[in-house]
Amino acid sequence: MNEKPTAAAPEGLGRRRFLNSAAVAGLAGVGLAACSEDKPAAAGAAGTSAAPAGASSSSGHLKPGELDTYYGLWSGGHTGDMRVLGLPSGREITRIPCFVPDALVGWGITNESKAIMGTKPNGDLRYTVGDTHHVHASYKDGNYDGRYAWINDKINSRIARIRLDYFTCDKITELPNVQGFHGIFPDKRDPVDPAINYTTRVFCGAEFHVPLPNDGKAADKTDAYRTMFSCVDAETMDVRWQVLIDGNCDLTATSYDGKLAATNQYNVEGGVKFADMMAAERDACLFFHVARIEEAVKAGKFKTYGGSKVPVVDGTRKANEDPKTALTAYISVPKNPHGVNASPDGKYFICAGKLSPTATVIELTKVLDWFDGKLDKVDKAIVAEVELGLGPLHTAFDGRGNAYTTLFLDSQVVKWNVADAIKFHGGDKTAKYVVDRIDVHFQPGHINASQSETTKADGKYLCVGCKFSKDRFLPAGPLHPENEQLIDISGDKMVLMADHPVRGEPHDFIIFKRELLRPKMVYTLDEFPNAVKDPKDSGVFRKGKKVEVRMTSLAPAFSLTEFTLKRGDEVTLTLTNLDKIQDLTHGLAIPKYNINFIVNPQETKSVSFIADQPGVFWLYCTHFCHALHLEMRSRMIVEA
Ligand code: K7E
Ligand code: CUA
Ligand code: CA
Repeated sequence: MNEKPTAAAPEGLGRRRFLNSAAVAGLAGVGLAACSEDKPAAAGAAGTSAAPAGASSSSGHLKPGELDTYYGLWSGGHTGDMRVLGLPSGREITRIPCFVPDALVGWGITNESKAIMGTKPNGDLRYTVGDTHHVHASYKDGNYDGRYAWINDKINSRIARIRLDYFTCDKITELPNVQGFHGIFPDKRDPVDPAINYTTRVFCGAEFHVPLPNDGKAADKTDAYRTMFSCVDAETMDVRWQVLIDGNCDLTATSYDGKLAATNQYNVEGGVKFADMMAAERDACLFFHVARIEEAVKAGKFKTYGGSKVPVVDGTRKANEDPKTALTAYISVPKNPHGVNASPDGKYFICAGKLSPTATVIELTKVLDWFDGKLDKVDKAIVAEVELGLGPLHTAFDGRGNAYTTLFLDSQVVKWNVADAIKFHGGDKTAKYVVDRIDVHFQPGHINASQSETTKADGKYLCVGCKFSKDRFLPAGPLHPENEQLIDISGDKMVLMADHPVRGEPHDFIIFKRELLRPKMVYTLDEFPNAVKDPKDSGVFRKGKKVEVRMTSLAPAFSLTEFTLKRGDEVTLTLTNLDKIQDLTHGLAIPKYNINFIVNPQETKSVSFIADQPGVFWLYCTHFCHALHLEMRSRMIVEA
């Protein structure tokens, strides 16, 4: 166990040791290792807890027919979707398509979904790839209110809204002027109007800095590259405003009083090459004074960029040196930090150090004091900067004053007490802030606890998104699943409950009590202006080349057993599912026409296509609905 591992001689080493040493060697190779491979002394004392052998009672296993007590909303990474899990079982219940097409439901195939996703003038989808990282839900009074969730697409800088009644995406907005939209967080109330105690804004941090305008003319002027922090209206999904900043944005957090939003920055250097981004010993956590920014926008103190009409205020360092008028505050934190998380007591934001073995605790009242001219240096808002271990990335909370931070390089989760960390930082070296450590498998990124970033953090379950699963699951080829591990945090010691393989490549997730959602199981016909409300209204309606085919489904039959088109017809086919009972979904596929979609009970969808292939085509129901499901067909005849 004590041999010195090297990247060149992995034989005989545990995989975890090898991964660690390789990763550290990788950092050291560019001369940037922030600390030695040994664990920090302050953190080493508490030892490592292990899962009790055969602890099946706390495995999260549910008996057949039992329901989970928590929902989890997971990002799907570069599958581009959102996933819904049940916890503690870890069962995946559904995937919600948003940014990329989905063959199960016909997302990106129906006219309705294409209108949400966005099309080119020729009707093709504008984008068919996405990279979702962060999921957050709307708040009321500091807890989730079950209205919406939002998710980012890093590739094309889009934000999608998911309705949490139907678990479907209803709007997507592309952010102007930016690239690499990464961090996302809704506000938790209005900064000025106390009556508005719910989410009305969503903040979006863009990671990559680009020339403005990005027209290919000034690519070599890297000093002038900039990025922006964006505010999206929670209801309209319009971009309300943007803030031009120095450095970059990574993750995003918001305060419980609605006054502050923040993003951690790993590239204050403005580097365009790998090593340049790690040149400085400290980067920043950048705070935004939301009310002042909105005042500045109202007062017309903004510019616009490119073709966008979105007001952009100046949040750069130079323009914001006077605290009394500042819109932004840059707080210095070490080094290439990752993750900024708001503690459920509303008092602190915590930045994990990534290349520094530390977490930085920032007290929010002190940040506000600086904006009010009552604190001479904004860096004095830092109340703790304590060592945790190697590669700290993200932090979750149990509502009992403890924080749980992933240590990517150590392949551990460290549980630490925030108040004791503040005491330790304040000079009380007897304060033992590290409470517990647990090995995870392996190299964890995101972490979240049940109800973690709400006022109702309940300290029951902790989920850890492990980026490498190595030998934890049956081998299934070179692409490994990720390992989402569930940990019981109800006691003093963390207890590992279960491993769950998940298809790549989730990043962040939230976990909340199931009673916070009231999902609907059946649509209402009136929600769809194009609904075919009666089978008698079915038929082929022709206006020259434009042809409307209107039909209904009622198990086990479509309302049209056959219909005839002419070659070259521009067809819109509308299907309403008149079945009213829950779980009675039908599908409709058209061979050779690349069409397949589903209609849920009382739902209407439409597809448009050119009838360019003559012949007989059997439309059939793709979703098993009835004993006579296979007989559920309709004959489409396209005359030559
Ligand atoms: Cu949330 Cu993975 Cu995009 Cu950290 S990032 S791990
Ligand atoms: Cu309708 Cu299968
Ligand atoms: Ca840096």
